[in-house]
Amino acid sequence: MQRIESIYFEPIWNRCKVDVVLESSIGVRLQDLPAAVDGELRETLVLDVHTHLFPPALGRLGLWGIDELLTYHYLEAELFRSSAMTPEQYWKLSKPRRAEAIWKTLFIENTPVSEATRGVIAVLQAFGLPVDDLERSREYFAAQTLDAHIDKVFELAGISEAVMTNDPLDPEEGPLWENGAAPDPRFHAVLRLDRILNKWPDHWSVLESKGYAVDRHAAGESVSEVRRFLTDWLRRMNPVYMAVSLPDTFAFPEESIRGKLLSGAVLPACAEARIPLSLMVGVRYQVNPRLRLAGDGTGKADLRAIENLCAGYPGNRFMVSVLSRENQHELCVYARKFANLMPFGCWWFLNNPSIVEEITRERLEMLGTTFIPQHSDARVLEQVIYKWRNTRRTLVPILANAYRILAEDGRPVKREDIRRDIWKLLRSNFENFCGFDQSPELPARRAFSRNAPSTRAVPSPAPSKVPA
Ligand code: FIX
Ligand code: ZN
Repeated sequence: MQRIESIYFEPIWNRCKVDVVLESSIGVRLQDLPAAVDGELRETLVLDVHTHLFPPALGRLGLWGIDELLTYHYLEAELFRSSAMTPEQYWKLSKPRRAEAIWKTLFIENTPVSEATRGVIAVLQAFGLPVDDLERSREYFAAQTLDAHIDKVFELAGISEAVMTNDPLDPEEGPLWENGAAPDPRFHAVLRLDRILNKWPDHWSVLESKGYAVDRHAAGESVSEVRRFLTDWLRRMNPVYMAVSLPDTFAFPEESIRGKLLSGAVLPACAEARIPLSLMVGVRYQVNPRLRLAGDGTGKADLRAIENLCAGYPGNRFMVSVLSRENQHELCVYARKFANLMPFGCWWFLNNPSIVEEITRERLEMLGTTFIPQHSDARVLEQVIYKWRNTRRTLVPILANAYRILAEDGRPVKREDIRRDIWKLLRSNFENFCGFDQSPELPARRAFSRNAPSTRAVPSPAPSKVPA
């Protein structure tokens, strides 16, 4: 028998609204929705779909510790706005001196209210370190052993795995894979193609030196040889997807080496391996080269290139992140047209609460829960702590509000609904889109958590002065 559990009246535009909660459906009460969403977000471990982190087996590639946190390129860009130091003077300094310059300028002489500076504070607080003592932090990180430290960081961040960015043509990274770097279940590989697709004239000779019959103009057998190169690296890396970042001028189809290699080598290789291609579109590379890694900007792209890819290659899947705020709505429209398109993340200059909120609400309204709301893009291990804390904090009111208006419109929302949705957003949309374990030709990939939501072990964060 159904029983009315609660009735209350709320005046809205001079009318009475009755919220009826039936025992059989046990919808979460409207006032409890934020806490329910917050609880489920805390208890669901994230699969971080795009980072620049590495396991210990990849040696010095993996960055961690306070000096790396302070010299993150987001903070380097901020340094030059508040200091008289020129980039040229900065680059002459050793890493510890650079870290000290940033600490003094952005954390002592200024209040660290920007997203990137606040992140360092949140990391220090997560480890129980004083937020005003650089030397104490240095001592703490110097005393950690990396392997156990990674476990601790992942636990504090509430993530189970990080997806890497692995460039076979990186002179430091490539040989580590060729020598058989040991797999680490916490990290998944991604075959990154920027050097091949965007900088062919500088890199074709590396392929040639490894026995692939390619030439400067990508003529002759070059395309089929790149395909062979990709197949070899698919076997070696077992990547969960292939990826490339692209300029705002990206076009497809295109009479260019990139267009030729994409259509003739990359797309067939992805289709055969049944893995997506991730396209990160909208970078204006090196608008200020003096800033090095911090010198890139953003530009609005023509997303017809994405339309042409999704329509022209229905057997391929595309994860797409666009860097310009102006492209976000179009991306959602395309995702409504093409099921082989998965929008993901609020990338780089978009990863600020105000913009994340706008983009995520738009995606929820247009796509339901069929997108991947965020990736961390962490370059320094401990950044996952603040980036995922911020993402969870931003998601609480967005999801709670979506559930509130749904309940007001007549569909009570149960705790199980919330759990399932968050599971999809933070994990299984990605797992399913990547088709884990569906590729018989490739070495068995570790089966990700495909079962019903059960990975529920995020520790409650240390009491925070900032309300969640
Ligand atoms: O191309 C990318 O993967 C970008 O995310 C980075 O290269 C960029 O420098 C970055 O760190 C953005 O967050
Ligand atoms: Zn990245």
